[in-house]
Amino acid sequence: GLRHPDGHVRYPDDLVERYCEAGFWRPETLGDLLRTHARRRPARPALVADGRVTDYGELDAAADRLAGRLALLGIAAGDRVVVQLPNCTEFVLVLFAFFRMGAVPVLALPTHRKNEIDQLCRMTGAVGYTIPGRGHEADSGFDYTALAEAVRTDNPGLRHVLLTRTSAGTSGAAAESAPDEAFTLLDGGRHRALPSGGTPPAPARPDPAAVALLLLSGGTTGAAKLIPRTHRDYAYNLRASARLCGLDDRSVYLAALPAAHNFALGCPGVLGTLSAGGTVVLAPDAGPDRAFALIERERVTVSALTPPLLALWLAEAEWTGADLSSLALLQVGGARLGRAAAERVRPGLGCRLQQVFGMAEGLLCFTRPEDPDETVLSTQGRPLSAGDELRVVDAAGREVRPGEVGQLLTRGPYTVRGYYRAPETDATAFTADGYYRTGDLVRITPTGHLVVEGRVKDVINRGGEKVPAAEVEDHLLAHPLVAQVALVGVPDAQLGERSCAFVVPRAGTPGRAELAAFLRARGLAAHKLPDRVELVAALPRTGAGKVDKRALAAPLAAAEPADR
Ligand code: J2J
Repeated sequence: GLRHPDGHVRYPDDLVERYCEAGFWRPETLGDLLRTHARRRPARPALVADGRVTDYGELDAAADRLAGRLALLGIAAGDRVVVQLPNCTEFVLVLFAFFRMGAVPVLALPTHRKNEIDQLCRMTGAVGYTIPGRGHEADSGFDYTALAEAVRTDNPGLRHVLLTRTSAGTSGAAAESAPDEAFTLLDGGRHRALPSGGTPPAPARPDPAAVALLLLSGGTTGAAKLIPRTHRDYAYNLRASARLCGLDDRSVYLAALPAAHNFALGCPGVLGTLSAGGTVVLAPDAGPDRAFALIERERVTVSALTPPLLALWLAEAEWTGADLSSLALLQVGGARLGRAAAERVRPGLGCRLQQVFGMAEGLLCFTRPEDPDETVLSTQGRPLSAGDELRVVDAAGREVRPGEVGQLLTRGPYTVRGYYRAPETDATAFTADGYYRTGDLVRITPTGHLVVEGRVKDVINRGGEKVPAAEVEDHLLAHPLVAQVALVGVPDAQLGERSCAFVVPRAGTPGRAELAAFLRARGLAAHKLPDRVELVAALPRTGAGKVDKRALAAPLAAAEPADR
């Protein structure tokens, strides 16, 4: 059948042949990425986190040892394991261990809470869950252990909870311990070491065509969707991105955005930098204080940000005494970048700007080093690969005339053909000939560059963080005082967009604080809580009877003009 037993939708034979012949796909796995550099230059620094350097040789060997111990624990090829870790050494280590075992990491963001983690466990039948231990170097203060206990209670299939080793009070010892000692097991409220006795079964190298990892989609419908990325398609994604950005073994990439997100993970991000033999510096948050100190100390050459974080960096750069002169390239993407902010990148930070329009489903567009300044300032780039196929269509699915605005459809050598185990969603999210309906409205300039003009999907883009409106609405409808509700994006100077819930009350006057507390108690991540609540007598409807979100947003949009 078209759907592989591991849950991904296969590429048709003719395209497989084309992608292999063109050299996009190679018989490589993500676990292979480290090997070459580890053999050739084992003493080169691979990771820098919390002042601790892990070299290629160490990372490579530790990933193998950790894979062995996880296998002894009973984790096998094909098993799914939810990984929820901040940017830290252990995150990269455990990913490579899973890649080599053929186990499939499900990448949650550190901001996800019970509602999201439960969904991931249910959708994937996960056997394990990996969280930061208390007192970890990147401790955010949130109690992940309590979250894991609650998740385990509701997901009996979750056999193993892995914690990063706690370094509080014993930071010296933890820093010196072998990287594969980086995890402990949470077992009935107690911590236990990973099994180490006996010889672990030698892991069979995974099939390059098999699923390597599951990424979370921003989503358009109520249910979250997972994106199955195979070894060979993601390896191509990394390699081509690294090459386009000119990465090599002298590159130093600062992971400021969450490394669990596609942008910072593989575009080229953490994995692309490692595939090029460079050094990855892991920052537990993207704030300019920490980032600038790391840029100066580690001589960072490249990083990636969303537009709201760029604004923070630009503001801080006017005051900072930090030496940012090593920084050569700054990628900005995830949400629309305003012209004014784009113009300030070179004078303010002393580096080149690259606009990135990407999606975890696949397609990546980048501006190029050789593009004229005007193109870099005013477009979201052009597709990464010669194998990317793009169509811009109207509401009826007909291709628009060149230069006109329409919905972007795409397929190609690193764009998925379907979501993970979601045939009903696939029926509308993909065309019959395998194009992904991005939900983004774009136009293509005469030079082939894309300009993002809006979207048709019901998602609020909160400065790069995606809020699926229907999911939040479903939760709000469970509140006793809410009769009807529509979550709408309204323009915002800092985030580009914020969420506003228009509520028709059943009784009383449900306010923002009360509704936010209600959603938080239901386990929703903070970025999904409405920024604002407006009580209304009725929701405007379109002719077809659907809520007219445009009419709702219009008066609020007029109050805050967007930066174009
Ligand atoms: C406007 N909207 C954008 C941009 C993404 C690199 C960069 C971003 C993502 C990402 C990513 C945009 N201008 N420059 O995975 O590898 C919106 C679009 C898109 C959606 C995808 C990467 N860049 N967007 O943001 O899967 O609406 O990926 O469809 O989180 O973000 O969201 P996501």
